[in-house]
Amino acid sequence: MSQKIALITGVTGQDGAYLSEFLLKKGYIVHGIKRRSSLFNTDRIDHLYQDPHVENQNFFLHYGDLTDSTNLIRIIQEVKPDEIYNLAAMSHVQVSFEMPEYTANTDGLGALRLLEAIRILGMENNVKLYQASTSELYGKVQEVPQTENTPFYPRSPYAVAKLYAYWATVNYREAYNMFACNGILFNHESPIRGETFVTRKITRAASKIALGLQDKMYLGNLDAKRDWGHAKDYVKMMWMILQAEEPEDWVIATGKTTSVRDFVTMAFDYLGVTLKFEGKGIHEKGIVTAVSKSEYNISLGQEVIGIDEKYFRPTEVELLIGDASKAFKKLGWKPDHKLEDLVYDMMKSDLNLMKKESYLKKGGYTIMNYFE
Ligand code: NDP
Ligand code: GDR
Repeated sequence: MSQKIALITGVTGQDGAYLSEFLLKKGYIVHGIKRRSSLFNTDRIDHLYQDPHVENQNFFLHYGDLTDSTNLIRIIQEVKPDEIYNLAAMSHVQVSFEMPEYTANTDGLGALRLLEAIRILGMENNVKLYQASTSELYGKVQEVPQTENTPFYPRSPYAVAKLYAYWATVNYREAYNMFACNGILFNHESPIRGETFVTRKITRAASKIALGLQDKMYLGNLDAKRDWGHAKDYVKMMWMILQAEEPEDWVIATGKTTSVRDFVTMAFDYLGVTLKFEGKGIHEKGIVTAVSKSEYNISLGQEVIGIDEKYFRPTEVELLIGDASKAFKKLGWKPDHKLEDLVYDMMKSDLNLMKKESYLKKGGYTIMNYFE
């Protein structure tokens, strides 16, 4: 049987990197679309890079952008993928309030451009498409837990754009008989999660605080609750969705929800540090009440968490908790990781990273001032 070919948009992102690894292990030839940037943006996939001069390559990168339909058409025409995973997006909810038009263009119209590219090339019946939909579609709470049948109520330009992409995917499936599916994925994190999403921000800052590289971190809404899973489990599900008998839409979630405050507490637990939260709203503080590991630079009474209003969103999504029973029953999917495993993986990795930073700093190697 010939090797299957996958095309991944957003290959340089968290999910793109894990999905590439997963598909390569399954024997796929993987093509990824990366954006041109003035600095290298391929950190997460550098270990998969292959010298283009060697034979039998199975991992290829193409320059491209979801805002450029001619580029998408050309790449699809060249690559002739069996499966396309549309993971590219301006994926930060808070940033979408600052860049609503760009977000709509990439996350909403970008999905349409891909669907149209497939149609223009006459490939409707020989390519399967996965659209990275999101639990942000549920927005303002209508019912919990959220299922494939829960009504949507988007609360950000990001979610509004993703709503357009969701329905475009459904519409192309119904209108042109395409194997096009939405994975409605709840939050999933990992050691390579983008640094400005709350989990990674917390694990990085907690590690820095432990090593004395920083005293305190500032967060926004500590009451927000998310259904956090591990990205490794979720990319497997993206693939399973495209192997299903029929094209459908699927909720992928753990079924458990945790507040940002509890996530912070778990991250500090890893360091042997107990926190107490006191005060309300913007006056809330996280204070150290017990320290059981002497190797870290954290002291009793230290105020490690503060609130900064700039992280509050104009409209917030307060509670997400998904019901993935359809995927459990029909596809046999179950996550392998619990939240405790996720916090452990992220803390271990960030503590290591920050230790390296600390050694370099102590050795005088970090400050490269090109302008002196
Ligand atoms: P990341 O932010 O880590 O990655 C996004 C990727 O999209 C990056 O490769 C980025 O490139 C690329 N990208 C951004 N804008 C464009 C553009 N205009 N054209 C082409 N590529 C672009 O996101 P995740 O990996 O976490 O998420 C993957 C997808 O799943 C996204 O669509 C996200 O919205 C969605 N999603 C994510 C969830 C999560 O919890 N992680 C949950 C539900 C949905 P660059 O590296 O150059 O910035
Ligand atoms: P989210 O993820 O908006 O759910 O979108 P994020 O980690 O940014 O926020 C989660 C919750 O934490 C609250 N919060 C903070 N968030 C950030 N980023 N920084 C802070 O300092 C902070 N303090 C509190 C937020 O208000 C929010 O309630 C992610 C993205 O990956 C989307 O692309 C994806 O679609 C959804 O998950 C599912």
